[in-house]
Amino acid sequence: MAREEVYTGSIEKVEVMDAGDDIDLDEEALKTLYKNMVLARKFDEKAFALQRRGDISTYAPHKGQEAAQIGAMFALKDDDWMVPSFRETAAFIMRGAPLEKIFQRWMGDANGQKGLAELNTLPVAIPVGTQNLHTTGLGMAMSFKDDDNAVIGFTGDGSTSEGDFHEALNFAGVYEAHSVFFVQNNQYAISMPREKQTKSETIAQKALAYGIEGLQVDGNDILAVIKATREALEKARNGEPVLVEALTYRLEDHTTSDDSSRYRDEEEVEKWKENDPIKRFREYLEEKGIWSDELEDYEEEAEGKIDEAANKALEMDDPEFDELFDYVYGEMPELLAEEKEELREEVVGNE
Ligand SMILES: Cc1ncc(C[n+]2csc(CCOP(=O)(O)OP(=O)(O)O)c2C)c(N)n1
Repeated sequence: MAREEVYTGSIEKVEVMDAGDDIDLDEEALKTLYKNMVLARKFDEKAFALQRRGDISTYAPHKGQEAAQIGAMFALKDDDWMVPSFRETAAFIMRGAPLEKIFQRWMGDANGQKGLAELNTLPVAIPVGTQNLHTTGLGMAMSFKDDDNAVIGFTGDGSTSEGDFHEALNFAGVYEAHSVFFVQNNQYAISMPREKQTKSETIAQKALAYGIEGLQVDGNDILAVIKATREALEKARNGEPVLVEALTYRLEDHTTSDDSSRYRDEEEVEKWKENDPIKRFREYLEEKGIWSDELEDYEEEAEGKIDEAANKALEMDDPEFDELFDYVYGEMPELLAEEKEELREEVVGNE
């Protein structure tokens, strides 16, 4: 057997809408999914605008990845855990994080991350790939305690070239962690296209080396994402970690500091716009006769909600400059307490 077939032959690809299939969801659930996708898209647009006028210093858009994030979070139960990377705003919205808190975090105020523990959600990880170790750690704890929860951790295609990712998968396999590694393969790591990132034919096959299951899913098909993630979570609950590779596309720049027209063709972007997850889901709802004025009007309602939340965040007081020391440890070590005091004396003393 050719080398490629050994790997890709064992990788299943999950599709629902294109395959003419369905999953077991009632009308209310389908509407909730659509509304959350629209809300997340509106958040993205607003955050972009706020960055351009100087109220946010940098922002990582998720436009085009709404089905992947919202579908995955829909499959997660409230008492499961979620581990985000930095592009998971849509996932945070689906998790029920208050919109003004999410804006507050993007405005650089760590208070925006407060309250996440009640949502069984970890804070955002900016270093690429480090959060995979947290996904494994939480999953190992669940395995040791023999409980039936699971954890889903988000990560990007680029992060799968990092050592942390491989260490995380190795430990997850050995310790039968209750972990799902949800890779959003959005085709780029900043300007680095997926094909130049790795010689692997798929990201999913990287799981096989660690003795865990890897599968691909059409990440712009929200129903396929729910189906694949549900199955993966069920296995993880029983000590079988899974890697899900969601095939999607970042329709916007990497961050507001990037200009993607310098490294990808308009033609390619246009092709993926045709595959826009919101457009596809709307077409599905229309076909099923579920589309309604309520959904049509939701766009305006969502804009209102987003504007209100952004204004709330803008009106909040700025944090104290030395609060950043408070979030590193549960109990602050003496040395850090001294440094905090020193900084305060210096800043306040010089005022
Ligand atoms: C350890 C580390 N190296 C480099 C960076 C700079 N950096 C930020 S995002 C990024 C690319 C990440 O690509 P991917 O994992 O595909 O996620 P995406 O940004 O596409 O969501 C890089 C290199 C970083 N934040 N951390």
